[in-house]
Amino acid sequence: MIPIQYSPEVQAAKDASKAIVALESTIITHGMPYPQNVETARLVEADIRDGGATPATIAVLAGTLHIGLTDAQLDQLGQAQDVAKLSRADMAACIAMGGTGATTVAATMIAAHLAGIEVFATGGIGGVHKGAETTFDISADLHELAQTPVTVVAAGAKAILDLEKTYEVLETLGVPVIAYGQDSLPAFWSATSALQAPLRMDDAASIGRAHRMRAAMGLPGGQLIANPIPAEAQIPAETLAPIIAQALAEADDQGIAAKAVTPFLLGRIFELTEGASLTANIALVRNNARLAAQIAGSLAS
Ligand code: PSU
Ligand code: MN
Repeated sequence: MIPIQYSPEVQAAKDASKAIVALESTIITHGMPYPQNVETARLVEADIRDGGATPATIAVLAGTLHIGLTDAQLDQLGQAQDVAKLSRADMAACIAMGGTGATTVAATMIAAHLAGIEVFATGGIGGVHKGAETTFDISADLHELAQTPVTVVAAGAKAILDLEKTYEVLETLGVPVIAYGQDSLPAFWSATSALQAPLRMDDAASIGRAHRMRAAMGLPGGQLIANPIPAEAQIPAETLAPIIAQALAEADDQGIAAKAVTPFLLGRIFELTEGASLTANIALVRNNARLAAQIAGSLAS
């Protein structure tokens, strides 16, 4: 038996077969500083409600898998120290041991699927890190997309990653990567990149139909919807390139490895851009939430 608890709001949406959008919690605990993390989580939930769907923020709290958090739980999680960052490898162990942990993209997909939720919004997925040819640091998010049937709306992979290698791996794993409304792949804080998107769709209903078609064909796994940050909120890639390079060099000097890499890089880029990276991150997550609500709506109708 999985100790799983639905918030009253999510339970009501489930009972009425209404559209639900899953949200992760690692972005709250490891991706943004307090209090902007909690403020953003609330704004994102409100964006989903405005879009006619119900938000379900997912986390493990004291050994229970929560699908939907109350406002108090959200605030507590946003301030908590030493929260585990859970992925496929350690989520079950955390629940079994009565622990508390935030869910990454991989863990949130697993939980969403258990809860019957088909659409999930986040900022950016994990991927192949620069230098992966020596570190082997490739996010479990990629393999999760290959096996768990959840459509994930993100602003592409995070620009701290090796984007070419990340999209090569997704292609190898058979994950559809669909750019929303443009031909090139977005690059998280920047709306476009030099990389051509393998697929493009311009409306939520098409994304919903493609999700259903994969299931009908017995194809495992989800879809990555690469939704560009609104142009007015983006940071040009040329501005960010030296900052990302500096953060990467510092991570290397300080021996930052494994799960600590992504939080370290996001934190340093926040400092080096004097908060501009966080402002853009908030804008892109909200934009992803709005599209995810539309996709969930089209799947529910
Ligand atoms: N999107 C954001 N900020 C984040 C993340 C996503 O805007 O911090 C988190 C997600 O939980 C994602 C994780 O799964 O970063 C990737 O971590 P890693 O590279 O260690 O797999
Ligand atoms: Mn990693």
